[in-house]
Amino acid sequence: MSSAVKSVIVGTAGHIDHGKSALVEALTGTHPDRLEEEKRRGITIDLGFAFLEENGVRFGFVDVPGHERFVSNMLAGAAGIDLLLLVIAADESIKPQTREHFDICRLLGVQRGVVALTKSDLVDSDTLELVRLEAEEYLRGSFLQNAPVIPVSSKTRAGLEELRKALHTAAGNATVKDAWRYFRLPIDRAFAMKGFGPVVTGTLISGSVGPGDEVELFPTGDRLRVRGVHSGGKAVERATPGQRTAVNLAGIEHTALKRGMVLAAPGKFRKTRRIDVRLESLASARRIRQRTPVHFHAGTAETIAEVFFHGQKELPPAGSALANLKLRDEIFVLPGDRFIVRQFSPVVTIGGGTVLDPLARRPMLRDTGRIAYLETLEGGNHEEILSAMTERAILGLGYEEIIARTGWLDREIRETAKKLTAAGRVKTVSTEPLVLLSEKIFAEVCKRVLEKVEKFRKDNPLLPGIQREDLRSSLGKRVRAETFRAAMEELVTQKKLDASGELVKKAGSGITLQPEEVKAKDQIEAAFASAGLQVPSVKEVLAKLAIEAKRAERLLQILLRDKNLVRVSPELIFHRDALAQLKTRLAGHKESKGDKISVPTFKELTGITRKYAIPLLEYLDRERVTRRSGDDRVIL
Ligand SMILES: Nc1nc2c(ncn2[C@@H]2O[C@H](COP(=O)(O)OP(=O)(O)OP(=O)(O)O)[C@@H](O)[C@H]2O)c(=O)[nH]1
Ligand SMILES: [Mg+2]
Repeated sequence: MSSAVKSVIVGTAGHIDHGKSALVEALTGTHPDRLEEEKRRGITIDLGFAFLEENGVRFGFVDVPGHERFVSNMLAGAAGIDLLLLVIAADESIKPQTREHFDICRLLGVQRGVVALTKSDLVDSDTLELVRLEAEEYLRGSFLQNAPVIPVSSKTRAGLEELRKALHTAAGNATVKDAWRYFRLPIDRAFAMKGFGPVVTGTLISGSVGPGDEVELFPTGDRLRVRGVHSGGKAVERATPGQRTAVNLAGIEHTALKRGMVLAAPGKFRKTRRIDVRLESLASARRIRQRTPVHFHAGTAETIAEVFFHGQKELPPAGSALANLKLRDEIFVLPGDRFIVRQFSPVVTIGGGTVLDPLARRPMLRDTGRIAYLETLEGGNHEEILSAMTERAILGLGYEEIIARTGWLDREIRETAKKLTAAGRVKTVSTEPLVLLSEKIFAEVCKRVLEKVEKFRKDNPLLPGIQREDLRSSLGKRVRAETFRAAMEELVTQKKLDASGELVKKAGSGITLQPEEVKAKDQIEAAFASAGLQVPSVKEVLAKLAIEAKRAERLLQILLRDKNLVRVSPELIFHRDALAQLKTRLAGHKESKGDKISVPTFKELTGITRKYAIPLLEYLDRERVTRRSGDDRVIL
């Protein structure tokens, strides 16, 4: 740990009127209630914030309402907390929202905290001891089992010093959120500030943000520019995780921004309406049945979800299940994100859990591997997870999809892919961009390529091979370009295919001609060879053969491809020997008569008509044997 200040978010929790806001004020000097209605009614309605920086720790306090009607506001604040400040009034002890708030923090995975027995000035020492015992009893077996339980009074300030020390100790042990991961800020407030424009606030849960950054707004997908960032009440160059953060944005109206949206690193992530999760139910919950609608809360977002259990029909109290949640609204979550579910009516917290697959599919009965897959996502290491993910991606798994599905950094992705490739579990079909395919699917593609090449050869015995593009499209859309290229490379390396240029054929395979075809081919060649420059028409030659036109045409193609015959113009074909002789003759002419030659002289020299002479000369120009110069040619 560097000497830099450590940022820690402290969240209050506890029943209404137990003194949460008063305690925050006693600790920080700031009363967190900010709404007119809150002041009038003397209760907290929405989240309040306060700061305290001392002894190398920057505490950001998130004060929540205790009223049962405002639990959804409480949830938006509880999502990013590092330390729980559980408030229990000494004169009332544990009450319903003490339990509900504590359940929520447990389900959200909060790891540490401190218990304050508030209003200690209102009770005698026996009562105080009794409440302490009740609290300890209640917290047994939970993450607060060994947490300090400190009687305090915001009125007399008794115990505040001890509480402050306990908060420092807990802060020292708190794990710092990931500054090096992708930027994510769930928005809990949005407003306009005179002269600045739209501002959103939230607890920075990952990455960092500073002026000039481009960010993406979820779920809308808007790309926005950060004009300024405030943290702990002052402008900062970069806000880091564990800080209450205010971001001044450009390019949007503040009315388009609201709680539940998320600011994140641009171009990395996808919104979703279906997630696969580990769902846990509270002991106090009713049995949750298949397709039950519930209130769903993740980060600061809130929507409605329909629960579908994988591999079981219902979830008993204090149970655990793998489930698919179909969400009414689009949200942005990543694996490992916690969420809370609340019953429809009466609205009480019934459970929560962890996101496993943020981009889940609709559950399908025939998808029998789903449960094992989710268990791997839940408990596997990077290699196991990426390998399982690749196996389920029939088309191959691209770099961008890996990020959207995991939130992993470039280094993590590449290292994991490398290990899996080396172990032969995954085929890297392309490194830039990275595309992975399971070894099994890759082997299948290679096999299909060989089969297609073989079939083409059977169907087209006279063609030297299949065009690369035709081969690719014959495999269908399910084989992406990168996969096809890698398969070709692999098969050529294994000497199973020849793929020079655009033609692909079985390695070492030539064209096998039938006896009558061999004869016909020879006849075609002989017809042109014997004609010299007085060539016959192609039609004439082919018509004389004993085989049908289509096959004859292919034989001609073979002769042209092998360059025994040369096509000089669409209608004119010469034998290569005739052309070679012509070139020799021109060279002789140049030697004896100089390098100029006129069209009449050329006709005389070759004995051919003007009809043939002109295309032939143009061919020689293209071949750079001659060059046109006015009406004449220069022999080069
Ligand atoms: N005597 C005494 N009164 C206190 C103490 N702490 C809070 N109070 C009083 O208790 C009442 C409720 O305090 P708040 O801090 O608003 O309680 P809260 O937990 O924030 O309430 P909600 O936010 O509405 O859930 C107020 O009238 C406070 O003045 C204390 O330590 N001693
Ligand atoms: Mg309050």
